[in-house]
Amino acid sequence: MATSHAAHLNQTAPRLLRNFVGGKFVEGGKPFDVVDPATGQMHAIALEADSAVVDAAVAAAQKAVDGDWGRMTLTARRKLLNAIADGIEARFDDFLEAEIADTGKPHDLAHHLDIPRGAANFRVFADAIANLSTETFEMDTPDGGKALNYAVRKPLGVVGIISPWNLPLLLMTWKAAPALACGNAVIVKPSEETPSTTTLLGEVMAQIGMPDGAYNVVHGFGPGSAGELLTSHPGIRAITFTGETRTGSAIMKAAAPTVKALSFELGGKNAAIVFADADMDEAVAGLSRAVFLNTGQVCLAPERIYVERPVFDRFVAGMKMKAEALKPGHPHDKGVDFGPLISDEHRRKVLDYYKVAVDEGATVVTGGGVPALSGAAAGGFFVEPTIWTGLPHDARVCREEIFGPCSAIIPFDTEEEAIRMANDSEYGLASSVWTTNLSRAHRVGKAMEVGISWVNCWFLRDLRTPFGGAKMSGIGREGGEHSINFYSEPTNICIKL
Ligand code: NAD
Ligand code: 6OD
Repeated sequence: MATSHAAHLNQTAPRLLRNFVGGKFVEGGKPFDVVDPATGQMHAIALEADSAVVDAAVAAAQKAVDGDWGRMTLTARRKLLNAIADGIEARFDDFLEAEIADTGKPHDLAHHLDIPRGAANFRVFADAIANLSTETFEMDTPDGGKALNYAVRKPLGVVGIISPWNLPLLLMTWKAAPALACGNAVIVKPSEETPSTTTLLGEVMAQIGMPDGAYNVVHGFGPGSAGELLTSHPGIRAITFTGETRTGSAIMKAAAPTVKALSFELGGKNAAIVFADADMDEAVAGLSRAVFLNTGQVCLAPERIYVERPVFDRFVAGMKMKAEALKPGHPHDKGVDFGPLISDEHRRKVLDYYKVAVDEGATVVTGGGVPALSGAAAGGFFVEPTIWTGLPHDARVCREEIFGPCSAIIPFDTEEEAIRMANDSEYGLASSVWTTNLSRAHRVGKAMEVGISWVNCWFLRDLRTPFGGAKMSGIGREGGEHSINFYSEPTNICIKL
């Protein structure tokens, strides 16, 4: 039977989201509203951590590193990581409800992507930490003897995790899991827009017997709030951050005086290239998913698509058809596969860009406005999926990250021209090239100035591979051993034999 949103409306008191410090939820802090973007209604209240709470979290985390957590064997630590994954799966529906309430994303998307990846991140890094070696070098010594060098991995200590709102549980656990696998204690500051699943994970940590202080949560905002308190705190050794490029710059500045290690996954203005020899049905299916998944709020989404001229019209027609088949609405309503933007403020930003595109001479192939919805979703922050043609490659909407469900489609005539336009960006996160020519696939895939170059696919993830951005899209790589290398540091032991 169809599920109606009426059954899911918040008829009870809003959930209270407290800070989680030293294994316990703590009272206190200035309350702020958490809004369900699908309805525009407040559904939870979070308590903003002040400097006393952040100090307490840092002290609890350091105590964990120096105590039970830090002394734990690798076998026991791995067991706990797998228990966290089991704990997420055991409370799958609670995580699902919480993620949907915070983001408004369609039920099926959160069900298939966000929550399973939250659990998978812990399993993957429980394995990764067990299967990586460190370096060993035997050397000759000046006196004709030998010495043996070998490296041992050690945790960094207390790690601050600052995460965004678009894939809240997925992106937070993508960093928390390897950090914990390496034996660090973490303090997470989730986005103020989406604090629910990070809080719920605190309950799981307590339930599975995670040592107190290994996982802490502090709620709040960026500047002058919990975010800045973490990035400038002398007790924190590293900050791992996902979010906007300009926020990354601010964090770098705040972290400089205490010389913290930094890992940054930042913004993008990703390009896709479709060659005339591509399987056109696959390209349209793959790239319409890429542009519109999560209402375009995926850092990897292609907001520029370069299409070889002979197939341009066919590709544009296919994208238009896919966009117009999307069904916006309340996440729990049957058939809904297109959610709202995260906030009214973000909707205003995206709608401004929709206007800029028209001012810059775009032909609006489809979309460009706000869909007319009824019922609870009428108060949600929806926009229409939008496709433009007729824009010059250097238009503002082709250069600035919009982070909405929109893309400009631009024709090209030669491979060189396509590569040049794709790489002509200050960002360098991801790309997606579509061709059936194997040599071209490798040649163009390699020519992309990005951290993640997909060919005939998009957002296909093997969690052991390096993930991150070139240019202004990030610093460092995470994934598999890259994560382990960031969240630990080697001590080289040199023994004269
Ligand atoms: P944001 O930078 O506004 O916020 C991210 C987090 O940083 C939030 O928790 C916020 O409270 C905190 N923050 C903000 N200012 C801060 C400061 N001065 N000091 C400390 N913390 C601060 O980003 P967002 O709007 O939440 O997310 C969207 C952005 O994230 C987009 O640019 C998108 O491309 C990017 N993103 C990148 C990746 C990636 O893997 N490269 C993944 C997801 C999102
Ligand atoms: O899949 C991942 O590990 C990852 N970090 C995805 C990022 C998506 C950006 O919105």
